Amino acid sequence: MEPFLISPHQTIPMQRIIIHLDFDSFYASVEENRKPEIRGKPVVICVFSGRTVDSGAVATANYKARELGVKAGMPIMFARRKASEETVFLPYDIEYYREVTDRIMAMLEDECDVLEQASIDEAYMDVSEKSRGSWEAAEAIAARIKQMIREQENLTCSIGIGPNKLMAKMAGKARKPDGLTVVREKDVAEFMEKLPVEKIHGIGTKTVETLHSMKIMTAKELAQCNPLVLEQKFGGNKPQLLMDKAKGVDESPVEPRQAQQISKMKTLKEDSNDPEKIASEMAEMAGYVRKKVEKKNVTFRTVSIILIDTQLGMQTRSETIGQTDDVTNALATAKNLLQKYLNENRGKKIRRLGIRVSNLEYEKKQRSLDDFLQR
Ligand code: DGT
Ligand code: CA
Ligand code: CA
Repeated sequence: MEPFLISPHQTIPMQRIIIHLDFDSFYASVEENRKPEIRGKPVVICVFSGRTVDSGAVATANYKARELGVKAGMPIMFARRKASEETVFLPYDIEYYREVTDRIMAMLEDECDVLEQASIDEAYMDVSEKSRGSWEAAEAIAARIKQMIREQENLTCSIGIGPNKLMAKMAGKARKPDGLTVVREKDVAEFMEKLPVEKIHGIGTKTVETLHSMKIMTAKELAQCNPLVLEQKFGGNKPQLLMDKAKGVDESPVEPRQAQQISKMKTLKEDSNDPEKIASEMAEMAGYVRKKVEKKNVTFRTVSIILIDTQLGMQTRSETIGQTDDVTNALATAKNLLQKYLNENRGKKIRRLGIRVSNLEYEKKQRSLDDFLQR
C-alpha cells in the first residue's frame, strides 16, 4: 500500500469548541425585568392548574426564593408555606418568555458558526471556526455574549465551554448563576474523574440505580469498568453510550433546529402612538426579517405584530397571507395590523414593538456553489 502522505494543502482538523448557554432562573428573571417593583424580592413563577386557588406547581423560583427552600416542580401550596411575607407569586406567561428567547437566539446566531436551541432557555453554539480552535478566543466570545445579554436584556446566564456538547453542558452546570467555565480537551479526564454517575448529563435515575447496584459510583469507575459487565445489564448500544459519557466523549454535532418563526423586536426611542413614526420603525425591522428570510431560504404564511404598550401589556395581532417569501407584502400587512390596533386603542402609547413571520417552510433545494462561496 502507498504510504499515507499529508500534502502541504491538507489541514489538520481544527479543535472542536462548543459553548453551552443556560439562563439563570429564566422565567423569574424575565418577570423581574417586566415588573421592576418585584426586583430584589423572592419570586416564584407558578403554573396554576385552576382547580383550587393554589393548586398547581412551581415552574421556577429566583435564587432568593430558592434560599427559602422553594424549588421547581414543588406544589404551590408547599411553596406558600416556605415563602416569606414579601415573596411574590406570579402566574407563568410562556408566550412572553418565548418572545424573549426568540429575540436572544436571533442575536446569538450571529455570534457562532452554528446554533442549536436546546430548550426555552438553552442553546449550544459551535464556535470552532469563529474561535479558530483557540480556547482563549472561545472564552472571549462567551464573555462578549454574556455582556451583550446583560446589556440588551438585563439577564444573566451560565456558560460552559468544552470540546463537545456533553462537556459544554456539564461545564456550564459547574458554576451557576452567572458562571463561565472552560473545560479544555486536555482537562476532560480530570473533570470527569471526580464526578458521581448521577451528575453525568443524560444518565437517568433508573440507570443510576442500576449502576449503583453494580457498585459503579463514579464516572471514573464507569469509564474503567469491563464492558461485558455493562452488557449483562443494558441492551443495545447503551453500554458504549454510557462508557463514552463517562469519558466525556460525545461526537454529536451542533445542529440547527429549524426555527418556526423569524422575528425582530425593538424599543422605541420614545413611547409613541404616531402611526407614521411606528410604521417607519417597522420598515427598518422588516429589513432585518428580509435578510433572515433570504439567509434561511424560507417562505412564511403568517405575519404578526407584537406590541408592548406603556402599561407593559403585550399584545399580538396576526394575519395569514398564504405561503410566500415576499417581505414587502408582509410589511404592508403589518402596517395594516398596526393601524387597526391604534384605531382600537386610542390614547395607548407603544413602548416596544416587534414584527414576526411564522409558519415557515424550508426550501430543501441545494444551495448553488456561488451561494456557498459567498457565504
Ligand atoms: P437555573 O437554570 O437553575 O438558574 O434556573 P431555571 O429557572 O432557568 O431552570 P431551568 O434552566 O431548569 O429551566 C428553564 C425554565 O423552564 C424555568 O425558568 C422554568 C421552566 N421549568 C423548569 N422546570 C420546570 C418544571 O418543573 N415545570 C414547569 N412548568 N416549568 C419548568
Ligand atoms: Ca436555566
Ligand atoms: Ca435550562
